[in-house]
Amino acid sequence: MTFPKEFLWGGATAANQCEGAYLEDGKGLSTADIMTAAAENSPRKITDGIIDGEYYPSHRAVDHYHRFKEDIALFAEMGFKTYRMSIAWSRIFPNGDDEVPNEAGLKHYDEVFDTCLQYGIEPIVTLSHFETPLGLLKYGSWENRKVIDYFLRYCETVFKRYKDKVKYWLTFNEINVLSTKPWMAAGVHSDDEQVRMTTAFHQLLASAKAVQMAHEIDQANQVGMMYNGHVAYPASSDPQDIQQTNDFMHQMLFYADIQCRGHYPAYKLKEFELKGIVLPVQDGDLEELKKGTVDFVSFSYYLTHVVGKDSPLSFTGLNGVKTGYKNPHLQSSQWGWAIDPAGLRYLCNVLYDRYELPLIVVENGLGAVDKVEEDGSIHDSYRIDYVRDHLIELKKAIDIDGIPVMGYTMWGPFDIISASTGEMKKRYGFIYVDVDNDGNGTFERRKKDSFYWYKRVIASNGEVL
Ligand code: BGP
Repeated sequence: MTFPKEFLWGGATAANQCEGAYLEDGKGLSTADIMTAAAENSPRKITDGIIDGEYYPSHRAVDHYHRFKEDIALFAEMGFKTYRMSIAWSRIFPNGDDEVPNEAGLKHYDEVFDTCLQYGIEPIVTLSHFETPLGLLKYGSWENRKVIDYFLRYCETVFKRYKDKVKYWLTFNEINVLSTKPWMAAGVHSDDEQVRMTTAFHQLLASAKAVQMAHEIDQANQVGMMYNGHVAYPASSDPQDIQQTNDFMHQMLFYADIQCRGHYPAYKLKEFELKGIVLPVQDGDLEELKKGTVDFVSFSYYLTHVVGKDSPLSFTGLNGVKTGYKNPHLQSSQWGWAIDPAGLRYLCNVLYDRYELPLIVVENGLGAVDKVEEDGSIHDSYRIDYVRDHLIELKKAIDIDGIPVMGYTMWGPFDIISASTGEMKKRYGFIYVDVDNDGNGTFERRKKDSFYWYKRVIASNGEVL
């Protein structure tokens, strides 16, 4: 038996990509609510407020806010052991800096967790998944140290409220996205390295304080960091290509280094010194980072990159990283993401060698266009192949490399809005949702072939893939 008996099989979502109800029950606007859907192959537009006539995918999304009971019942039917989801901070503190939390928002998540627990589904909760209350922009969002206190007020509120319901927490979704898409990660627009690193410092400090707070409020709490699983291969055996690859991995991994080891790595401090970047460190901050290391490492994994000296690397493109190379050994998804199951095992090794903490894959999957047949069925064998091939490699990480892996939550168990494009047609789900790119549809849920396949996988605890 490869997967441990208590392996956490499940799926993962983010509030702004599925809930909708963007102003309901007292919710305030978040940074995600002012992003339009992208035009073909271009990034999403960030508007400065609500503009009539534009389409904002998060506003209705796939209506999970009203349909969570139906969705969770479908998870239970697949045999889910866990549901990774995020709390929309602006449901709890509508403006971010409110003195008192919004009871209706708190009550909503009580109901969501109760529904999960009723089916024996363990919630894994991301505190901040690509959205910050819009009200905090007046302070400069995460660039301002003040926001740490507002975040901790929110953390304290939810840690206390859900003490008996939630024990797995993730602080910031894909914290390293701060280097590639700072708006999504932190509500900050700047390309300026000093601004980004100040912002990163504030989130890292907030994460460290949140970890300690979670442990103080309940010793049973386990808190993880969340890494956007970028992996890079050198374009050739040329030592310069190898060096560039190492540099790239440093840029991506330094956040995890701090969250797992409790201090800034030497390579980063040297880089700051050479570039003249100064961190806004106050007395006691470095001790906080040390005391607030995480209990486990969670990560998303979709694709790998090729890096080398002949083509510049830029932090643009739909997944936030663009290199001029294409891996000749790999096929790509319809969105150009290189499909690389073996890279998942490789990444597990990189992370475990570095941190020696339990791992959990909290996002993985294939974004693809699905076709609904006349009889309503959806034959998504391509998605089954993708997930199966990745699980085969995950098994090797456990069986051959001896890595402790706590669980696997595929991305978007029901179709949700794409984070990078805001589109609906980029679907990951095992459950189809009848909505199109413009938000039209019945919102009805349908089981795809992958639904039945995953159900068998979970029932056999991953023995039958
Ligand atoms: C990750 C994010 C998710 C998610 C996923 C798939 O980076 O944490 O929020 O959306 O990527 O990306 P996309 O939706 O752009 O296909």
